[in-house]
Amino acid sequence: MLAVTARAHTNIALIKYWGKADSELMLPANSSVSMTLDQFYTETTVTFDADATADSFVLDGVRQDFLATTKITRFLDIVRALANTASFAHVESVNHVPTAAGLASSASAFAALALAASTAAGLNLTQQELTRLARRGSGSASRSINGGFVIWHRGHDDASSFAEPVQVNPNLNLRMLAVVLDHRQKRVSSRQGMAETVATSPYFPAWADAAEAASHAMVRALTGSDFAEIGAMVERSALMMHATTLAANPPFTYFQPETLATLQLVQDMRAKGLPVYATMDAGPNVKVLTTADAVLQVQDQLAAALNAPITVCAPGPDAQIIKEE
Ligand code: 2P0
Repeated sequence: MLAVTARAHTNIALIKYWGKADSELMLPANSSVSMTLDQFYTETTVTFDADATADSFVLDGVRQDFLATTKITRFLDIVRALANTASFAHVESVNHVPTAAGLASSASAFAALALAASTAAGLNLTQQELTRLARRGSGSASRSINGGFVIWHRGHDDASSFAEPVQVNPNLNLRMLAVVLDHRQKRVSSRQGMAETVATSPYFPAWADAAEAASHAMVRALTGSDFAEIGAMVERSALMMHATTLAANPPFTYFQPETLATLQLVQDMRAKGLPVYATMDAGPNVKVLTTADAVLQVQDQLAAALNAPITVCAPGPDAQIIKEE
């Protein structure tokens, strides 16, 4: 029995993924662009066991219940079909995404699982094939196979919906600060929130068209040296995504009062000359994009104004195998 351990880092979208075109194949309505973060990751060990009678799943040392294990089994079924095996597996995962970080861990979780499970099953997938496999577990996981900056092409079928690294001008020296305003579980999951938005928000078609165009514009902007152009696109993509939920029926929002207060703070810091832009995902927390030159000043000002833990992140590495035994 080969036990394979993989590590994958989380990512934050600069241009958001919000809405599926196909929920079975996990094809998104629009392409998206992200930055992989060096500070947060998941490590997952997979061992296929010909004698096991079911898959098992242990997360942070705790044996998981039927529901959580079923999500893993559905994903492993795809790996088993590719590898032509019927063996069940033991899956053990450790999240180095502090619960208090309030960041989604499904991206790093399914990216690590895709790499560990495919390797343990004897598959030798290319980096691009791995992004397609990870996508089946969670859309944003396709972007966590690669480090640095990544585009996930929406595609039109399983083969064409993959992620790949994009070139970034090294002089940009981007940094992302994760600001934790609230670490409680969100009320509406991303999956449910995007499904409701697609089904009921009249803003959705406009969002999908604008986000597709913005993804390609972002890839171009990342090769340049205009931080303000990139930052403005990042903040606008987040606000446009959140506008779609406000127009859903019934309407909903992930914002809390502290979210808007922090957004305002970031805009005020910018008005005083700091290179700083905000982004928000399917929760109340704010991530702040800045540059390496300004990051300490930004961190100090955020810490002085907010009673919230702040983690400074640089671009992180590719998903990798860290142990095989
Ligand atoms: C993103 N989010 O681009 C967007 C922005 C949240 C807001 O990808 O249903 O966990 O597993 O494909 O990837 C979170 O959604 O959803 C997400 P599924 P996922 O980062």
